[in-house]
Amino acid sequence: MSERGLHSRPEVTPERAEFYEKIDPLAVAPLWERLFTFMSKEPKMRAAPYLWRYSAIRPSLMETADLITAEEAERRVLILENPSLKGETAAADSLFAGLQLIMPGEVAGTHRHSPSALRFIIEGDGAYTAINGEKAPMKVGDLILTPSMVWHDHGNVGSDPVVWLDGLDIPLIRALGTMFTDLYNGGELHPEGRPDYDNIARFGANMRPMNYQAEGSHSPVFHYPYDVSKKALINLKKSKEFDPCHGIKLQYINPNTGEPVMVTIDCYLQLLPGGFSTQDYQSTGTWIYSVVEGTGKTVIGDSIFEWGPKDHFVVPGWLLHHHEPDSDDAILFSFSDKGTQEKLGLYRERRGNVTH
Ligand code: GTQ
Repeated sequence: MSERGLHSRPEVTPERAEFYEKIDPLAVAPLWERLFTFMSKEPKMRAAPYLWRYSAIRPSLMETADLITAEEAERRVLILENPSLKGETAAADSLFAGLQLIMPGEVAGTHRHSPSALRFIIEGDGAYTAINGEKAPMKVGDLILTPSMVWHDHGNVGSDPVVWLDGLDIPLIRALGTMFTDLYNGGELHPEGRPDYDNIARFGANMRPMNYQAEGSHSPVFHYPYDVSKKALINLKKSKEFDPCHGIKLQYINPNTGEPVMVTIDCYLQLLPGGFSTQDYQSTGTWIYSVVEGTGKTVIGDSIFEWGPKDHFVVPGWLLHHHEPDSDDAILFSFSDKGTQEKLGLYRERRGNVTH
């Protein structure tokens, strides 16, 4: 008697093989020949864990300044392309990451696109991102959002090269077939908008303008300065209440709703107290980390990744992982598709051996 087979392949008898060939021109195929290939008992991501060491990439990133202008490139970015997804313009199954360089005096012109994007500043001072013409001055460790279909450009009015991490939902938008892009007025620069820091004044002080009505589902704050976020973590450390799996991990939120900052990208800043090794954690979310301060290692499945400031690593979904900071505190930024999965009722996590 044959067995039920969600995860196993039924026998391919000569009679069946012949049948499969016969029906092929009809554009139909037997599901029982496929079920076991993708109906895995638990998630199996195509992306493997990976770490990009900043010191290894930085010289090449700086070389791009002589290779192509920001104008010609549109965005001068080295993609953090996961070797397990070679050629796919992706760091993980659902997320894109890249390092963008802008040189003193350069402008990366105004455009918009349906993918949502975040910028997390890695190196240099003097650049800005303008959202609808409102400039957000970029400081190392700041998080800046350019949500779906919002006009944005970048410029560098300082004297240093400036580098930031771009995080986008490109693989997801591609899979959904919802890609739209535009140049502002066919290639013009967006005119000056509201004054610098206007969005923080309106929405970033635990207050909002009276009778405010939300426009769109993303956060009305698009700039989360590092000094504010870091201070929260440092003050929280005094409580000595550390999550066994995450240390102290704060989510950046849309202050209007308490939801993740953007519909498809969820952002976090976390402090791992020196010497505090976290417990094993596993979630369906994919996590891309940018190390801000401190050194340590993260164990992901069978791989061990040692990290220091400005290194980036990806934890694909459903891989058991934990962090081991060295003796000093570490601060890690991360972004994830957790919020997307939660909206779809698909997010699951396992702490120790308890699944939620
Ligand atoms: O800065 O607008 O890394 O449109 C990829 C696509 C950055 C950007 C990326 C983009 C941008």
